[in-house]
Amino acid sequence: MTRGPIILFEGLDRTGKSTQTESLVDALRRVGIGAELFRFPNRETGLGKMINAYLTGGSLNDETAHLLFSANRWECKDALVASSEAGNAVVIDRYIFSGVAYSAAKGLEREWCVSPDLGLPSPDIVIFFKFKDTAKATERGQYGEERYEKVEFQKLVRHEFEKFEEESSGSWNVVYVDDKPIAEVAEEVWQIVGSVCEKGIEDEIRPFQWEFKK
Ligand code: NYM
Ligand code: MG
Repeated sequence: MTRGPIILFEGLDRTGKSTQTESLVDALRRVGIGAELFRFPNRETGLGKMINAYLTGGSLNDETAHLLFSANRWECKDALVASSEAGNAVVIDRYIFSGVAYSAAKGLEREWCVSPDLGLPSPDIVIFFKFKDTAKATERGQYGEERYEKVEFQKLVRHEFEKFEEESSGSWNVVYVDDKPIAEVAEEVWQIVGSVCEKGIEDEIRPFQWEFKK
């Protein structure tokens, strides 16, 4: 059975993930390829509302917040699997790596952080949006008021994402977004995912696992 690919976009706040994931889904549908967008956190569910309250000023200890973000992915698992198996390209805006990167940046252990997410549907393709020039992040960083949207904290998160990038041994697709027009980034994304979305994937969905380098 051919299924749709699971395509994950990761990166810091303000790198354009939401714009690009939405535009990719539109572009796929325009050429007649079924596509569905999943965003994490999904703020619509009961747990998502708790997460939203936390991000906008509520207080929880770090471990509890972490487990809520993970549970928010698990509660969407069946829908995500069903969508891929129905043949849709499943486009995800943040997922497991955001979960670990933001919590590890607060000082939680990476191995502990990843454990509740082990076994979730694994992405087939990971696209990592980043700035080549770190100063750009600061320039662009007209951050909002939410928790984590601070330059100093974003640097720590970037470092955590880069550990994953390195451990992926070249399997992550890095897209530099510094000063690039939206259409140019969209074109780079299309080069990475276009043909896979047309052909689909033969292999079954793999349960997520990760090998850390010490
Ligand atoms: N975030 C997101 C986490 O801390 N853990 C997670 O597991 C996920 C999925 O939520 N600053 C953080 C990163 C963001 C914040 O996400 C809200 P967005 O994409 O800005 O709505
Ligand atoms: Mg944000």
